[in-house]
Amino acid sequence: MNQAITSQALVFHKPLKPHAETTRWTVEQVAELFALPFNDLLFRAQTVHREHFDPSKVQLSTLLSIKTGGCPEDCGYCPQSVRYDTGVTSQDLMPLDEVMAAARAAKEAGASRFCMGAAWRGPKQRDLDEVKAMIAGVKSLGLQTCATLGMLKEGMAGELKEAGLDYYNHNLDTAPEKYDDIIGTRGYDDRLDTLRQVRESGMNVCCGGIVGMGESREERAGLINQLANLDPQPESVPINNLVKVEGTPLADVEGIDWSEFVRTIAVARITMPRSFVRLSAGRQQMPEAVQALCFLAGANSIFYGDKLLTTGNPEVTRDRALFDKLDLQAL
Ligand code: SAM
Ligand code: DTB
Ligand code: SF4
Repeated sequence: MNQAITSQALVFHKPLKPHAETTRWTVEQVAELFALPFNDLLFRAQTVHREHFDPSKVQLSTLLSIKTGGCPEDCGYCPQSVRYDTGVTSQDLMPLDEVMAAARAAKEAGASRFCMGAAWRGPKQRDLDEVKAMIAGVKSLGLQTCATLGMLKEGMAGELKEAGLDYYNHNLDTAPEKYDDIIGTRGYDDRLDTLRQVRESGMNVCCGGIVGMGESREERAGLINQLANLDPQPESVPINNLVKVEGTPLADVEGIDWSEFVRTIAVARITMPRSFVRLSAGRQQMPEAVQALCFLAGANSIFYGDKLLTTGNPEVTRDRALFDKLDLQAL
C-alpha cells in the first residue's frame, strides 16, 4: 500500500477508549457514541465485534405466529391489536402438528432457532400447557427454542424453561420517557418484571426494541442505555425498524434515515459486546447495501423466513444470495 496513505490513515485513526464491561452506561455516554462521525462509529463497532465474534457468522432465527391477532393490548405499532383495523385475520392457538411442520421446514432451510410468537397480553395456564408441548416438540428436532408470549406470571418462566425453552423474547421497545406515547395497557416496570422472571429462571433473555417510532436520538440512546444496563446483558438483542402498518396509530409516523438505523446497530454492538445483535423487523424495506452496513456495524443475527409474524420478510432465496455476496455463513 502507498506509504502516504498508510500514514494518513494512522493520523486520522483516533485511539479507542475501551469501556469496562462491568461499568454502567449513562445515557450521555450512549448519546456520545451516536454522535461520533459515521466512519469512526462503524470502525469502533466492527473492532468490538471482532473481539468477541467471527464477523462472517450470522445466526438465523425463524418466526412463527402461533396465535394471531385479537390482542387486547394497545401497542401503537402493532397490527395484531384488536383496537386497530389492520386487516389481520385472527387465528386461535395453532395445533401442534402445524407448528411441527413449520419448525421442520425452518430447520430444513437452515435456521438454528425457532421463535414462536403469540398475540397475548400474557399466557393463561391452559395456553401455557399447549405451548410447552410445542416447545418440547421443536426442541426434539434439534432446534434452539424461543417464545414471545407477553407478560409472565410468577412460576411460568420456570415451567417454560423446564419444557425446554432456551430463549424468552420480551422487548423494552423504547426509552422509558417515550414509552407512554406508544403503549398504555402495560408499563415499563411490567416489562422489567417479566424480564427479571426470565433471567431468574435460567433461560436466555432476548430483549430489544423498535426504532423509527418518532422518537428522538436521545430517546434511541435511552433505549440502548436501558438494554445495556440490564444485568447481565441480554444474550440476544433484536433491533426492529418499525414496519408501518395501515390502521395502526404509527402508520404515518416519520421514520428514521437508514444511516441512523445503522448507527443504532453500531451503538448496540459497542455497548453490548457479547450479545447477539439481531437486525430484525424492517429488512424487507431495507436495501441490501444498508443491510450490509448493519452487518459491518456488528449485527450478527437475523429473522430468516418469508414472514415475520404478520408482515413480510425477505425471501429465503434473497437472503441466501445476500449471504453469498457478503461471504456470510449461517451459524
Ligand atoms: N404479544 C407479545 C408481546 O407483545 O410481548 C409477543 C409478540 S409482540 C408482536 C413482539 C414484539 O414484536 C413487540 O414487542 C415489538 O417489539 C415487535 N413488533 C410488533 N409490531 C411491530 C412492527 N410493526 N414493527 C416492528 N416491530 C414490531
Ligand atoms: C422482535 O423483536 N421482533 C419480532 C419478534 N421479536 C417477535 C416481531 C416483529 C413483528 C413485526 C410485525 C409483524 O410481522 O406483525
Ligand atoms: Fe399484543 Fe404483543 Fe401486539 Fe402488543 S405487541 S398488541 S401485546 S401482540
